[in-house]
Amino acid sequence: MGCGIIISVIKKCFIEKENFLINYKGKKISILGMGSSGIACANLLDSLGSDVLISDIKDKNKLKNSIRKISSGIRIETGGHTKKILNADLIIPSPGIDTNFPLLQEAAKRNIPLLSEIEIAFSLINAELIIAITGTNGKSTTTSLIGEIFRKAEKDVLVGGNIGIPFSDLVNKVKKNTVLILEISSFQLERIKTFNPHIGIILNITPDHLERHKKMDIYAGIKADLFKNQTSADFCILNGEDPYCVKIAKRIKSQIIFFSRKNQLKKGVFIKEEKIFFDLKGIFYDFLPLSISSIKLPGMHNLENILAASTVAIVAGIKPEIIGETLKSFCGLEHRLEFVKK
Ligand code: UMA
Repeated sequence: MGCGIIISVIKKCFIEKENFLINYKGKKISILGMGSSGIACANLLDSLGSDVLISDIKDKNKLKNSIRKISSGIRIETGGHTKKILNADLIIPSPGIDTNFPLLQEAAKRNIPLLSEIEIAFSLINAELIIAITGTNGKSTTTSLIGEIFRKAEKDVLVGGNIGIPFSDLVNKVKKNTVLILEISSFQLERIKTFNPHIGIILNITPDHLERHKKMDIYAGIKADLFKNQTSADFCILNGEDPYCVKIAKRIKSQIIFFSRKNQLKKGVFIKEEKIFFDLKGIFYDFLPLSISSIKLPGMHNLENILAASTVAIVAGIKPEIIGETLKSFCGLEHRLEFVKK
């Protein structure tokens, strides 16, 4: 049966966000970390008229290349973070910086908001569709694959986030018709406030970054924050075989779609007899015109990434033929020039 039926059943009603264009002009903002995201965010806020201080624990001579990329009006502090960073309306710690760091605790005591770079970038854009991908493994592959599918569908696509292109670097490129595809890490999710993708995905949750997040339940809770601002107009795509994802689903307000590599689902996307099926209320469709043996991306783990990416595309109304064509040609990340290796 055709996919048109599915698309008409899943009501596509992505809504425009409300907090578009927060005014940062004249605000004193401290940015911690002169990595790629700190510099991108500092330059962006400087261009908007903020009074920016960027601070890094490394010595000046180790930061020569980074300092070259920082706009001239920005104040710079190297060799450690001092109390100067507390003289701010807002602090943006780089994702790699733990909130338990004493000066950040002092900032919290003084009620200085601590926000992540993705929250700032999000507050400055209005895209047609925002897709955010998180999970312990497979984020970059899935993000790239979704990007390829939408590019093949001739959409105006931007891909970035944890994959290596800071979200702040994309802000000035986002247009009203842009499909923004963002890889998001738990570090970035720790300090969001309004960040809200129209479609959010958790691929899987297994032990990672526990030196920072301490317990699995805390780590899973941070991942689940991807959906905390979603409404019933949005979509939450989860791995039906992952116990943490199944637990998270119980407190989601948006429309949940599970995917599963091993089990036939009552509602969701799964593999059966070498084909990818989409089941809605007991009627299921092999919506892709291909058998999984013709998918180019190798490995069982990648099948889950493929199911997640296909679900996103179908929810967004991409034609099944285009998804099929992309899956037949997409070989993975090593062929993508813009990817910055971890
Ligand atoms: N620094 C301080 N104070 C500290 C600790 C670090 O000033 O207490 C400084 C370091 O000296 C350094 C800078 O902070 O100059 C590094 O900042 P960062 O580690 O946050 O790195 P960025 O270059 O801004 O890169 C970040 C992500 N890094 C991390 O989350 C650790 C990148 O993900 C991401 O691609 C980039 O933003 C753009 O969005 C990398 C990563 O490893 C690939 N991510 C982890 C993962 O995938 O598992 C989460």
